[in-house]
Amino acid sequence: MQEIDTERSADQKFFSLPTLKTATTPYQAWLNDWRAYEALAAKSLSELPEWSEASVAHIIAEELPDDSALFISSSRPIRDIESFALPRTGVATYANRGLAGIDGNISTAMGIATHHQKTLAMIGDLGFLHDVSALTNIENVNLLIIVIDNNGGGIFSTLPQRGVADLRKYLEPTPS
Ligand SMILES: Cc1ncc(C[n+]2csc(CCOP(=O)(O)OP(=O)(O)O)c2C)c(N)n1
Repeated sequence: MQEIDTERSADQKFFSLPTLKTATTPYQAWLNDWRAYEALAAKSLSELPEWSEASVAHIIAEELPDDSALFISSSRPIRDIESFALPRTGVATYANRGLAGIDGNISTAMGIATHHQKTLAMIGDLGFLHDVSALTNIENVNLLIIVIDNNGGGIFSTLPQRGVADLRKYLEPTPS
């Protein structure tokens, strides 16, 4: 089984699925814990800084009208939605994933928008630039693109290599 621990901080690693002992689990205690943690999470979400990547994700997810579509790019936007959006229904959610997660994001969003009345795309700044030429193909669709400007490739400042000297040098355009 694949080992994934990007922060290299796990105390214990498991390489097979644990056996579920549902019959002996004290269900009510587990449920109480769940509710307590849910309340804690809700409190944190209600105290997000007014203007931040986290609050943008939270507000987008909350304010989207029912029957709209949401396209979310890699890598921070999808993580921000996962972390800071509250569960809801009524929105068709899409994302690309795989080896080339940041290419074709505008194109994907435009394709999705052809099948929905209203589509919002939340795209990282690098991902947006990567596919900016797609805007020349814009069709008559109702698509709002929100570009998250975190100095390009902000995800890399949250991964283990964030401490590497000159990291930003390789993310920023070379002056001509
Ligand atoms: C075509 C392609 N090239 C490179 C990558 C590696 N990659 C993953 S996330 C990322 C940075 C994305 O930057 P940005 O769009 O600014 O979003 P954020 O850093 O906020 O997640 C890169 C280059 C990829 N997934 N796909």
